[in-house]
Amino acid sequence: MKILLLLLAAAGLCWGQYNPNTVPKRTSIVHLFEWRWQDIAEECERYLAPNGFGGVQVSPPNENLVITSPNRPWWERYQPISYKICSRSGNEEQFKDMVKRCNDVGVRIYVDAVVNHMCGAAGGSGTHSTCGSYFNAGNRDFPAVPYSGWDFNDGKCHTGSGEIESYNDIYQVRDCRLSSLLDLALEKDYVRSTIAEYMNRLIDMGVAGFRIDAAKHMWPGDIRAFLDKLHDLNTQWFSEGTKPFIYQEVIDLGGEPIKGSEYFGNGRVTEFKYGAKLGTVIRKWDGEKMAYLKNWGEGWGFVPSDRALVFVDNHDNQRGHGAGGASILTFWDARLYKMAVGFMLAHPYGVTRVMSSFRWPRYFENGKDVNDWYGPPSNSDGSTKSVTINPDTTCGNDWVCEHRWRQIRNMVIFRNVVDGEPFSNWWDNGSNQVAFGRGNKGFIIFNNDDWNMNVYVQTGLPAGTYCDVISGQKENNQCTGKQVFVSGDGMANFQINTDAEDPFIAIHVDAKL
Ligand code: QV4
Ligand code: CA
Repeated sequence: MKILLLLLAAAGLCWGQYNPNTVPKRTSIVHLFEWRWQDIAEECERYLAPNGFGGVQVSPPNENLVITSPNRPWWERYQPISYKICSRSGNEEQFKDMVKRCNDVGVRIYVDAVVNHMCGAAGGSGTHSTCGSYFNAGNRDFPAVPYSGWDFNDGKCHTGSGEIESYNDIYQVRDCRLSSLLDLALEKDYVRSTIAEYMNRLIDMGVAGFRIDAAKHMWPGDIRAFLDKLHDLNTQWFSEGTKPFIYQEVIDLGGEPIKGSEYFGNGRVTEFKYGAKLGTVIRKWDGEKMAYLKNWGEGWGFVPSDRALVFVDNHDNQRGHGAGGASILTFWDARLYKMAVGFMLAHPYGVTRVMSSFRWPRYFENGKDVNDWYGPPSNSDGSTKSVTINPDTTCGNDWVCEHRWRQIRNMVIFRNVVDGEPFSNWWDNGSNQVAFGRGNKGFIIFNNDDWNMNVYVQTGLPAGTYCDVISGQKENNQCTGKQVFVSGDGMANFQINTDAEDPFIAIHVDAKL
């Protein structure tokens, strides 16, 4: 194996950028959206490590525009002012402490890198930024980086507005402003080197990889150019020559000239078809039914599994931004959401990312949530509230903590237990009752029909008594929820009534009495 790696490395095929660099048998990433660095550090130690989470995607750590109208929207963090590590989540010292503490317990940190642009053209000038750095958006002056007029695409964009006006024109999509955000000239070595310097500071602190924000709006070759300038990961926590994990935000639902596959050379891509389709199937819209999930994955036209980063919802489409539309399931649709997340975590396709959100006062007018801009739970001074943990292990202060929901946490563990096992023993009733296993390590079954289920199916598991990890779990060698008896031939009876709290059952060999 060593020789192969050396050959691959020698060939310049820095293969590692597809590998999340998690410690073995930790397979999922959780997006702790808008969390403070101190809270993430504590969550790594008290919850994520003990429950087998592989890593955390954090919100953009760099200095951003302070927007007061509307009042401190979550999306101000997607309007960079500089690459100084200071934001509503904390300062550089707190960020470094978080990375160290999480790595020390085997939980990786992935940074949301906003490097396609700086703040909006109407961002004004002054020091209304999270670190107080001066800037002048009007004349493209960002002295805290530094960037100046030379470093932006203004002259390269050919639309009247200077903004992207058609996603059917691949040149506009890359060289014009996305929603007025000042577009960086990534063909310039100075800009590529400046971005790489920012990312290398993070890598040297111990970061394991990056989400590349708005990757569709950068030429694949330009992304490649700055990735080639990146350091290997910090050998305090990673073996020599380990490459940063790269997953690029490329929204490709089909119908546009730009495809996710253009970006495979750089790393993985976010597969947005996944959440959009799974939501449609679980909601039983458009004649979709779970029996069709038999060939889920590449069979549904998704990118290859080893190039995919998948999720049920993300920070954009859980609030109507970005892509996915009305079919996207979120924590607001809890019962269906748990089914979707459970299916995603049980199925072998892709690297899985679990969303962890904050609650906001959704308010629909003409079908649109007019409060979709709300920022994280915050104090009167605008600072983000800390994450409090209730006696029942849920979170307070309006943090939703989906990753702490028993059904979701236990399915993160399920994915670890079955890691590497093949998709097997598919069964369905031709409608919305389906089941499948992962080799001889795990098995899951759903009843999403409007009638009760009582079936005998082949699990592929060794004989024994298993604890259902959805209705409960194994504690002190007892099941706190349902039990499943697998007989010598691998067969088991499953009964799921339509009024069940969660109409699915999951068992695995680490939950066997
Ligand atoms: C608006 C108009 C402009 C106008 C401008 C004038 O759109 O035409 O010129 O006002 O001020 C916010 C506002 C948006 C405003 C813009 C600039 O919502 O109305 O422009 O700021 O002031 C997030 C939010 C955006 C937000 C942006 C910057 O979703 O609403 O814009 O942050 O604050 C496409 C892309 C995809 C992108 C997705 C949202 O292909 O890459 O849209 N997703 C990523 C991130 C997302 C983020 C960005 C990209 C930008 O996931 O969170 O957008 O970094 O599909
Ligand atoms: Ca661009």
